[in-house]
Amino acid sequence: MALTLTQLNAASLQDATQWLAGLYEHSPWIPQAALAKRPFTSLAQLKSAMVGVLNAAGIEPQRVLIRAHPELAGKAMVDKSLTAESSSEQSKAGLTHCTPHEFETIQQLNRDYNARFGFPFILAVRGPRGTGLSKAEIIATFERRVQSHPDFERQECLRNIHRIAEIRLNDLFGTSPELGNVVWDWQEALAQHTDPGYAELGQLTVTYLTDAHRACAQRISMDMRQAGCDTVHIDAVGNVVGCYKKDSNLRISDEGYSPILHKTLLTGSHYDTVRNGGKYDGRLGIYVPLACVQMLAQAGKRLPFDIEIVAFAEEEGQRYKATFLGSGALTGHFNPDWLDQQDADGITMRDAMQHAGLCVDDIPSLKRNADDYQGFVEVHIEQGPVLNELDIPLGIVTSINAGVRYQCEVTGMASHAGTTPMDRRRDAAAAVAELMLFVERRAAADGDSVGTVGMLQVPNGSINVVPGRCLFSLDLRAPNNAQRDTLAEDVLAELAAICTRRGVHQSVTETMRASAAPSAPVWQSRWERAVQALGVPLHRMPSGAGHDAMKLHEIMPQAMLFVRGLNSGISHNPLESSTNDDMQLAVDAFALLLSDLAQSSAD
Ligand code: HGY
Ligand code: MN
Ligand code: MN
Repeated sequence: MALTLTQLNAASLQDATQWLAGLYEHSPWIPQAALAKRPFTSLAQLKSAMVGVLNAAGIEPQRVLIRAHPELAGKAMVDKSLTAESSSEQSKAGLTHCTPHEFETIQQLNRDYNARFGFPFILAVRGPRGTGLSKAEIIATFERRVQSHPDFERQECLRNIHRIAEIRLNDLFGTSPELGNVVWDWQEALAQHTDPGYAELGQLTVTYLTDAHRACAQRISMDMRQAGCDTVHIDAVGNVVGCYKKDSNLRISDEGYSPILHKTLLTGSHYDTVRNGGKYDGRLGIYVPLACVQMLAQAGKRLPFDIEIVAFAEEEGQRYKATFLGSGALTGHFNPDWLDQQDADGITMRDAMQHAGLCVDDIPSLKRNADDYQGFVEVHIEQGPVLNELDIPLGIVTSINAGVRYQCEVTGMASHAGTTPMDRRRDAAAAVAELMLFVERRAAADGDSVGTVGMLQVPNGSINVVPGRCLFSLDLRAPNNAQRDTLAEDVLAELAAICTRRGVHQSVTETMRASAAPSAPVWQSRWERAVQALGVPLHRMPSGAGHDAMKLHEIMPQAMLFVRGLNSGISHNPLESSTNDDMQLAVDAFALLLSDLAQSSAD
């Protein structure tokens, strides 16, 4: 019989502890201490209380808890002394049916891991979707984490223990993150489409207007229609636009105009990816609002405003140097010069658009009239370690950092690697290497700036030739425009000084400049009210990553909600991951923001 929060809040401490005793392996003291914070208004609040108890317990009790866990496919499984929960979890993951090679591999990993860390490897084998990792995924994670730093592994084991407890809690309360599963599965299906050359490697790369990109547009269109959007279309730059109309019986006020809160709510994010990227960057911000539309449509409910979800076609600027192309088309910032840009295969953007059946002439008409909108909200994975390390599922974005990007080239003199004395070289790559170390030092000196040389190439280089040319990129970011600009000035001045000293030449082309985008206070507080109503701790934070919201920021108020990433929140990497439960919380927060808006429009 499933437990309810009402029962848990009303029960004696002894009964309540007994009911929750199986959440943390052999450690009822954790839920027992958390129960002191009753009454709980949500499972999220109970989970957060148990996280707090364990974090406050200190390192030694944490180590004891970790050691209270069985090894994977270990002795306890073999001699059948696992707890009921662990036995079910390990068998669902297929660990009770390993091949001899798999079994031996895991035993060796258990020995290595124990020898290195002094406690067993802990992994929530039911995984981020809750349905179970494959043995191959388990072994790959084991092999990756056995290389980690001891401190990181203790924390990572605790995070996995909290995830195990979360899944056990869902089972105990008979709840399941239904819409979190829907969002998770939508993204999984979308990730099947990837550019040629990457598909064979099992990597996700979807760059602007490739066949995979257009297949994504079709799939997103289908998802939007099936979820209940009244209109869905692909616009002239490849954005997929779905609209869930407002209540058509809505009374317009006597003055005949719609108060601000009856204007359209704009939301969405991008569906292109970086090369070998993750499944959730951008896409989560398309599918979380779509799950809310699905919920409204299935309930036959309409709000007093339209919800317009845009799946932006191009944010990452991978195939062409045209970052925020999709959202820029909506703000009137599509740069026609981009059309003549060529990709690595010499295909112009114009040709790619025509091949995709897009009508270039219609692009100017995509510009939105900001007066037609209440504002823009975007849900996005954090793409960083903060929420993961704080064990907090959602974050409130206070501002998006300013950024500037350059494509650069240093030219020196190619010469014989064997006969050119070290003091007679004009080595283009050595000059760039010197600059890279300056960028690292200079950005670190600010404390909250970042500087990256993400692309570095000696075109047609040879092992025995001193590099005559070196191409590289610069990505410089800071919390505000002034700090960004000072950083950029210093880096470019150092580049010039290095080139003068080394007798080489440089050329620098700015390819992107985005201003810092502080969240609109009224919208940030809407996210805050939603997160607090869920019983999730409130954590405000800046965004180090750029997002479409910073483009919409130029014409309307905006605010973002972050969702925790697993694996230290890594992103722009196939290890990018997020759980069905966290996605459910994001859907719940979005739904609360919608009802908050609907309520205030009725006031
Ligand atoms: O680079 C960024 O910040 C974003 O992921 N495009
Ligand atoms: Mn990205
Ligand atoms: Mn993104």
